[in-house]
Amino acid sequence: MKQVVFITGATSGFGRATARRFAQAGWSLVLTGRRTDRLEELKAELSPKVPVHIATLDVRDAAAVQAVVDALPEDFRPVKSLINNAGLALAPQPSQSVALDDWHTMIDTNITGLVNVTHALLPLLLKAGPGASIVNIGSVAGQWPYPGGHVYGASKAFVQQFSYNLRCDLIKTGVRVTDIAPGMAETEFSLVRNKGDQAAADKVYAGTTAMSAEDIAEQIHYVAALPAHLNINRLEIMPVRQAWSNFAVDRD
Ligand code: NDP
Ligand code: 8X3
Repeated sequence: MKQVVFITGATSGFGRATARRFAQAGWSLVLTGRRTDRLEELKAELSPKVPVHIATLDVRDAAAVQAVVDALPEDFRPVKSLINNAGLALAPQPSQSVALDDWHTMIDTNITGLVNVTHALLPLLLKAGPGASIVNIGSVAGQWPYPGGHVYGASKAFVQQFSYNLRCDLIKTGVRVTDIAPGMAETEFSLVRNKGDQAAADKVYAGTTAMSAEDIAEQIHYVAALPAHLNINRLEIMPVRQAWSNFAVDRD
């Protein structure tokens, strides 16, 4: 039987590239996201190669997440890998000028959404047993603070610690858990963070060499395809032209 991967946020960026990478490796795909037209396009592209099931889903809605999992067709129920990728940053401004709604949206998506999907998929992953995997997409922002990172970075710190704690609970089950923490990658991420301002998004990547969605998809597939006795706990990856900076000091 084909291996099944369940991907959140498959309509863009890392999620879409990951769908293509797993299709190349012959996995059956469950593709989710809020934009149905994009899911349909991706299904049309990939279903000549592998079985594809799509479901329009907002991960913030726990009941909807459970309903999508409950309604998985029989062939797509043996989920072996969950890619918890759906997420976003909003408001690159300093905390003191951010709307509370933006903080809530990041918490609801990056934390509550990821937890909703993990809880709903765990029974199927446990059934799949050794070799199954949960690949959570964190961020360098979960480890390294920077101005304007506020709730986004904090939400990704949650992803890291949740991943580690899950590992502890799942140790006897053979289900692996990984926190992948990418640095700068050119996707729709900055367009979303800047609320549709294309010029501001382009500025983020101007004059440097960011990672691509395909770079991260390659890492996600690598982690999920490792031999069943191996677990990558955290995989932090940056483009070579990105690194840390010095401490900020306020001077008179
Ligand atoms: P994109 O904006 O290109 O993709 C984000 C995806 O998340 C889209 O498919 C979007 O689908 C989905 N999504 C957002 N909100 C929801 C929701 N409420 N319910 C379901 N799906 C949702 O960005 P990336 O591919 O770059 O981001 C993917 C992940 O990688 C995110 O978790 C992000 O935080 C993380 N990341 C990104 C980095 C980067 O530099 N690009 C670096 C480090 C981490 P739709 O709108 O159709 O629902
Ligand atoms: C996104 C990467 O560098 O914008 O998680 O925080 S960064």
